[in-house]
Amino acid sequence: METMTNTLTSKQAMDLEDQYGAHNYHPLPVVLDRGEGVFVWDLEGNKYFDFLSSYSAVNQGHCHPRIIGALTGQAQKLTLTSRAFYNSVLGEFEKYATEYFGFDKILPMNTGAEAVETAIKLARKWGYEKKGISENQAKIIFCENNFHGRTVTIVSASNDPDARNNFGPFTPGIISIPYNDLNALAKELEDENVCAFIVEPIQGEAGVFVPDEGFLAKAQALCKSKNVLFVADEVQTGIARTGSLLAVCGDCSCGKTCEKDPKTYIQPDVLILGKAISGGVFPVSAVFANNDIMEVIRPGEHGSTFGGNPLACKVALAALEVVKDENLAHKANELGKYLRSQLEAIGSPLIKLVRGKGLLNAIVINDTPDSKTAWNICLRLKENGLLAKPTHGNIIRFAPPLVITQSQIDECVTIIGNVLSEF
Ligand code: IF1
Repeated sequence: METMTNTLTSKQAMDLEDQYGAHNYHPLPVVLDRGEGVFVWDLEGNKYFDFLSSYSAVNQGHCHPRIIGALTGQAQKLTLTSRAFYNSVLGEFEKYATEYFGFDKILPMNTGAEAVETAIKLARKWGYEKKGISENQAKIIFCENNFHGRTVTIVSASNDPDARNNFGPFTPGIISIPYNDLNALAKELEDENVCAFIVEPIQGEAGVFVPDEGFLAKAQALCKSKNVLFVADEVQTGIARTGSLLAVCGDCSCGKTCEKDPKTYIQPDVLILGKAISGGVFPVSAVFANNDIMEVIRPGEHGSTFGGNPLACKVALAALEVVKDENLAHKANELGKYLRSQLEAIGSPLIKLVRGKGLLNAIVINDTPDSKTAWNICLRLKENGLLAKPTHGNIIRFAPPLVITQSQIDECVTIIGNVLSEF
């Protein structure tokens, strides 16, 4: 069968996906063909600011030369060995990454959901073997309106009907509490079968909900007092996106966790990363923990074909170096404040609320959640050279790559203001 030459039109590409691909998404009608830094181009050569960054996987910008260089170099040498054998890159990556985030050990996987599943298995096994919970009685506390991935166990912890409907029966041992609710957490922690509390430091998919100041620190203290693991899902909020290396770092100035600024840094017992750990170049995810927790996993009890492959490790090494060398956490912190102030300065009656942290932001549109306004605004933004997508009805997420400049933010805010004035 002849391969598609690139004379494809956007319409042809969309028709192909419609005919031959499962309909598990409803994308904005744009067909991306090339990316560089904060920009992407469609098949007709139209240029766009990417204000989604592949849901914070492309924090370092599209096709960052250093990360692509690491990919192409390693790809011509050795891509995959399986873990049946050692490989020459994994140990180097494991050392670099554990020192980078301040943990004894890392368990490398591929997707965010796999890393969340890994954390669930790790927490349960720790619960039985270290906390002494009776067999098959372990429970894990999640927050309502979470997003941790799309596997059956993870959606068992979701209260989103679209995520759960007709995917049962669901995994038992799951407790749900309202987000940002310490009293509810304290109450559920009275159950001695609870082994972990898994939480997003900021709820991205729910519409960029930033919890009250102190919520995470107090939640961690409550967990500690009840010998329950505090598990931070930073798949979306991690890797400098929210203005510090991790969202649980708080506002420490250095943007790193290695200094472990006791005033602001909340070290989770288990840290889950994905997405931008590889700069959006290759699927890489990971679970970090110290020895007393990670040692409960023994040979043959967990893993995956591609987990820790040399290509993934080389790419992730470069992606993490770029975050530090280009001081992306500090940039996200400064530019995030600037972006929110500029969005508020538009003064559009359509913007009910601007919220976020670092360069993970959202505007709440002044219309009902089931209205098409947010979607129609995103269609017009596309026609004006900016790509964004609504999350949950009337909320539009604005999350550009962290390499964006202030003047590019000015250009984008002008586009946003002009489009909003049309509605
Ligand atoms: C899609 C949402 C965001 C995540 C957190 C784990 C995962 C994700 C905090 C799973 C993934 C992605 C999935 C992606 C869209 C995007 C998303 F809209 F789905 F909810 F970011 F908010 N923990 N989030 O945000 O990681 O298995 O996807 O690698 O289209 O499903 P994954």
